[in-house]
Amino acid sequence: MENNVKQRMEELIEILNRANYEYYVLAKTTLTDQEFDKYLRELENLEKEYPEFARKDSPTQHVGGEVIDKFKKVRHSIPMLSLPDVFSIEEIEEFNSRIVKEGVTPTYVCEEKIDGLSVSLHYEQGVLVYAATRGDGIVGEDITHNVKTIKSIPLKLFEPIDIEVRGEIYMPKKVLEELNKKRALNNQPLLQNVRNAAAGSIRQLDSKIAAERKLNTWIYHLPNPEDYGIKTHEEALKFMQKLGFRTNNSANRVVTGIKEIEKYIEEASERRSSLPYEIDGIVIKVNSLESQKKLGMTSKYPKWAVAYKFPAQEVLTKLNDIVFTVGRTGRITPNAVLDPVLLMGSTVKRATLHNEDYVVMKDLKIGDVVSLRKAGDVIPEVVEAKKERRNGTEIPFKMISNCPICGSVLEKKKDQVDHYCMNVHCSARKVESLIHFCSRKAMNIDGLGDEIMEDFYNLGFVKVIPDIYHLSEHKKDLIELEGYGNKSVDNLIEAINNSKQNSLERLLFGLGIEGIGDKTALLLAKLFKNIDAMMSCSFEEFKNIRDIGPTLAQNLYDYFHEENNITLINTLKELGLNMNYLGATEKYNADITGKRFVLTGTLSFMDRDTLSGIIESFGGKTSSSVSKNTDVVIVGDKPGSKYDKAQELGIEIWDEDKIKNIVSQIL
Ligand code: 1X8
Repeated sequence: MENNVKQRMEELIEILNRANYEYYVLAKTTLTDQEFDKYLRELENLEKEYPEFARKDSPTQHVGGEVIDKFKKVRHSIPMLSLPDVFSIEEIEEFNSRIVKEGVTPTYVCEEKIDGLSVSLHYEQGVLVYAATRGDGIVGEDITHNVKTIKSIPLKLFEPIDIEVRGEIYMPKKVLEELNKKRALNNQPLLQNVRNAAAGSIRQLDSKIAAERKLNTWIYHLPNPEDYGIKTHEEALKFMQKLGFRTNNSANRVVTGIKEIEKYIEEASERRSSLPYEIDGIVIKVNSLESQKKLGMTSKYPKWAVAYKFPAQEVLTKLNDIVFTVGRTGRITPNAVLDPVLLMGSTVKRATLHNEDYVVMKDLKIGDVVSLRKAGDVIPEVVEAKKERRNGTEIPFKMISNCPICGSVLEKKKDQVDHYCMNVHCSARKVESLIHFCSRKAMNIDGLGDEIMEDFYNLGFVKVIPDIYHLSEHKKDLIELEGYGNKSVDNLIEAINNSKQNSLERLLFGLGIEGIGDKTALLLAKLFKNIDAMMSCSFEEFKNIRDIGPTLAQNLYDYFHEENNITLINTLKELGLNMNYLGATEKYNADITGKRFVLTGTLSFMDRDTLSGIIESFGGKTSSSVSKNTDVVIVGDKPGSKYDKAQELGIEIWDEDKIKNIVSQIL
C-alpha cells in the first residue's frame, strides 16, 4: 500500500513538473487547468497524509507559503560581476578593438539585457538546493523560498547533475500593470518599475507574496562551463536549455562583426516596446570560452562582455505647477507638478527642479510642455521647455521669499544656490527630521513613512523624536485611525521596539547631524564604539580622524555640546535605545589580521577590489603605495613599480598562489 502511494506521488510529481515545464518554459499547453489542479490537489493531499514521502522537487513547492525569519547570507564561489556599460556603437567598436588587439578573432553572442534582478541557482543531483541574489557580487542572500515559487525555474533538472546557473528574475510588464491597478484601488503606493517590483517580491519573508507576483526568468550564464566540457557560450546556452532552463532562444544570436551587432541593436530597439518584459539594452559576449579566459578581467569587470544601454527615453508632458517643499535642514526645493506620464515603466507625476537657478536656467514657465528624461535607475529629470509650443498663457516662474509652511523669511547664503527656512521650529523641518530618523538607512522603522509621520505629527502623536517611543501609549487612538487595525498597529509598535536594538551608526545618522551621512556615521560608530565617547570628544580629536575635515569636526563638536541635543540623547538612553556599535568585530586570520597590504598587478582568481574587501574583513589594511610600513606586497601579473619598491625595501612578497591558498582556506 505504502509503496503504491509513494509510486503515485512520484508519478504525480513527474506529470506536474513536466506540465509546468511545457507551459512555462516551452509555452505549450499540455494539461488543461482543471486537469492540472486535480493532479496538484491529489498530490497535496497525499503529501499531507504521507509527509515522509514529500520531496524537495515537488511542484507543490511552487505554491508558496514558506515563511522565513531572515535572509541568510550566501558567499558566491565565483563572484557575480556586473558588466561595463557602453552607450554608443563607437564604444562597442573600442571594445571590439581591445579584443582584437589581444589576438582574439571574436565571434559574439548578442542577448537582450533584462531589467530585473540577477539570481544564482544551485542544483545538486539535479534538484534545486538553493538560490541567491547577487548582493554585492561576493555575498548575496538566500532567497530559495521565493525562487521556488517561480514556475519557469525547474525544481528538478532533466539530468541528475550538480550545477550552478545564473540568470535574471523579472516581472512581466502586464503583471506590474495589474498589480498597480489593484494597489491604486486600495490606496497603496504604486510600484515604480518592474525591477523594483521584482526585487520587492523577492525580498519578502513570506513566499506567498512572491507566488502571487507571477515572476519569470531568463537563464543566461553558466559559471563553470569547463566542468561540462563546454567550449562556447552558445553551447552553454543550449546545454542549460536541455537541462530544462528557460533560455531566451528567440533573442540570443551569434554574430560576427560590428555591422551585425548594430543590426541586432536596431532590431532589439524595435521590438522592445512590444516585448512582454522590459529590456534596457543588450549584452554582447565573446562566444569562445577559451578566448573569454584569455581576455580575463579588470579589477571589476570581465573584459569579454559589455552591456550596451539604450539611450534614455524622452517623453513630453505638461508642467502644471511648481510647488515648494521644505527639507529637514530647511532647504527649499522647487518641484515640477506634471500631467502623469509613463516613462520607462513608471508613472511620473513630479520631478525635482533642485533650486531657483535651475528653473531660471531652463526658463521653465507654468503651463509649458516639457520633455522628461530618465536613464536607467536615474530619477526623472525635466530636460527642457518646448518653447515653440507656448501660446502666451504660460505663467513665469517666481521664487518664493517666505517658507511655504511657517512663513518665515527665507535666507540665501552668499555664493550658494539654495534658499533655506531658518526657523528650527518650522513644522515642515520637524516632520522631515522625524521622517529621516525613521528612514531605511537610519533607524529603519517600517510603517513610519512620509505620509503617516505627517499625519502623526498633525494629530499630535509625534512632535519630537522621543514621542516615537511613546506611541504604544496611544495604541487605542491609533487603532481608531482610518486605514489602521489591530494588526498594523501591533506591527508598528514592534518595529519601533525593535529599532531600540539598532547599532549606533543608525542612531547617529538618524539624529541628522549636519554633514553626517550614513557612511560617515558608520565610520564614527566603528571608531568610537559608543555615544559617550563621542560626547566627550574634543574638536581637535574629531579633526584628527581620517576623512573628517574641520567643518565636519566642528559640526560634530557643536552638536554634542548643544544642550537640547544632550537632553535628547539622554532621553533616548532612558527609553532604552542602544548607544553602542554592534557591528561584527573583525574576523581573525594569522596571515592577515593587523597587517598592512599593497596589491599590484592583475590577479586572475579574483579582482583586486574583492580581495581588498576580504583582507579588510579580516582586519588587514590595504593601501595604494608601498612604504616601510607595508608588511606584505601581493603581486599579480604585470606588476608595476610597486613590485620594484617592495624588493628595494625588502618587504615580504606574496605571489598569486600564496594569497589564493590563504583565501581559499578562510572563505
Ligand atoms: C546582467 C544581465 C545579463 C543578461 C541579461 N540581462 C541582464 N540583466 C544576459 O547575459 N543576457 S548578463 C548580466 C551580468 O553579467 N551582470
